[in-house]
Amino acid sequence: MASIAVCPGSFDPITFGHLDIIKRGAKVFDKVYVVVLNNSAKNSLFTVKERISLIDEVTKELPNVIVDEFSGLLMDYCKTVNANAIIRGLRAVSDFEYEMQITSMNRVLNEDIETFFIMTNNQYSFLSSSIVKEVAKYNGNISTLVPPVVEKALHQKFYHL
Ligand code: COD
Repeated sequence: MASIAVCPGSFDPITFGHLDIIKRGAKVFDKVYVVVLNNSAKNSLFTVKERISLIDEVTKELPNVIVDEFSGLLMDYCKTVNANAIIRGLRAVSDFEYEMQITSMNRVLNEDIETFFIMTNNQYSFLSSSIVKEVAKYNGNISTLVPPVVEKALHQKFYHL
């Protein structure tokens, strides 16, 4: 049986922290679906289409990574692609409580799909999309935090460059 994992998130926008767990997940699973939550209630800087296009660009060298979007319940999406695993990243103890809550809820919804946690690379342990947006907004240097295409997209959003 092929191992198929779903790596879900907001990815608003994708950072080197996200990319690191996607790359490491892609080494372990046969196929990894990186899926962007399409939730109109959430205030996002980038549209779902823009976020997907950025993820497509930065994962184009990874042949077993597929980029998609989903709305509704993650477990319902997992069923549509026959996934048997979910990949999540863990940065710090502060992530643990939230992750434990959603993992437990997901297990109630479908106990056949296992969640796997990948510890962040130390150099990205402080990194989040929110921090990147904050620094970019005030024109700070984000070149070590996001791929160049994302840096360019952020500059376009904030400064129309
Ligand atoms: N290093 C390592 N990992 C990282 C880093 C970093 N620097 N930054 C982020 N990550 C990881 C996160 O821990 C996460 O695993 C993943 O990357 C994506 O992160 P985000 O912040 O883009 O995505 P989230 O956490 O906002 O995604 C939340 C979901 C979309 C997964 C969640 O809301 C969801 O499943 N919604 C669907 C509704 C549902 O099914 N609900 C039932 C369960 S409660």
